[in-house]
Amino acid sequence: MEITPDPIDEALKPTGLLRLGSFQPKESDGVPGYQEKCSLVLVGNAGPEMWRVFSSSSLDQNDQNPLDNWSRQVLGDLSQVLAQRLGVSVQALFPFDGPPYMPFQGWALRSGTVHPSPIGPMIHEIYGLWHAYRGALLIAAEIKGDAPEQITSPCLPCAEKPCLTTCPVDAFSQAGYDLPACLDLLEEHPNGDCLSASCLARRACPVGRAFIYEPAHARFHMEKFLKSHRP
Ligand code: B12
Repeated sequence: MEITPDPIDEALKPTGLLRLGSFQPKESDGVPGYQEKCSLVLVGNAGPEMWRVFSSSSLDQNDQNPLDNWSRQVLGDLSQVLAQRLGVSVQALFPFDGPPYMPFQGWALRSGTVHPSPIGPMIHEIYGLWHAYRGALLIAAEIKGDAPEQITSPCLPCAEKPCLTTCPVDAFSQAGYDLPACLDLLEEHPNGDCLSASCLARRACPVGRAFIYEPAHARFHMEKFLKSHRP
């Protein structure tokens, strides 16, 4: 069966979430519940809409993982609604279920919408480093007209690569990402720029600057990130 992306976009609209890409998985993509001729749709946030819907929701914001709980509820409900509307099975998968975690970044690369950045997160031509995945929908149908144009990485023409030189503790090097150094800095400066306005290295990237998270959204992620490693 073939479907268009329109009913998916329409169902996502009230959640503030976006369809960030899709592809037809092969068995080797490690998609749980894989079957032939199905599509995996990556769903996530870019821009302020998801944060606005989430932060005005009635879920307990003091819970350990309120955004994960919200994503599970919203995408769980949405997959039931879509399954009914489309008449095919729809299953929601989540990036935070694990370990072992599902390879969301590998899936994002397969969708052809992003490229690896020098500092870890995938980079999007428009949203830059300011997008993340809140889930994926495994739909038992092929999606028509969803192939993205072939784009080269926005990091290729970037000669300066300020993302690699801006971190105050040089957390990004050939050796990879120095998580302890990053966490030490966040812990030592609870009112510092990285904690209150998000990672300085990410903010140094010239791509997608209009999509830099709003202060409340940025702080929420950075505090959760710190707390999950240094409770
Ligand atoms: C564990 C984890 C971490 C750990 C370890 C990260 C690591 N790189 O191992 C820590 C705590 C350090 C971390 C930190 C952050 N993380 Co994190 N993390 C995860 C998590 C939960 C699991 C990663 C994992 O182990 N996956 C399993 C492996 C097997 O799958 P995979 O990652 O897709 O691996 C494939 C790809 O990486 C691919 N690949 C990678 N590079 C390249 C390059 C080429 C050329 C090719 C072909 C393939 C390729 O090959 C792998 C095999 O398929 C994911 C969510 C998820 N489920 O993916 C988020 C995730 C990767 N994190 C994310 C984010 C945003 C962050 C932070 C920015 C959080 C913050 N501080 O605000 C930092 C940034 C750290 C950094 N600079 O890298 C986002 C990235 C979004 C994006 N735009 O890409 C994710 C996807 C979560 C989400 N909900 O969207 N994270």
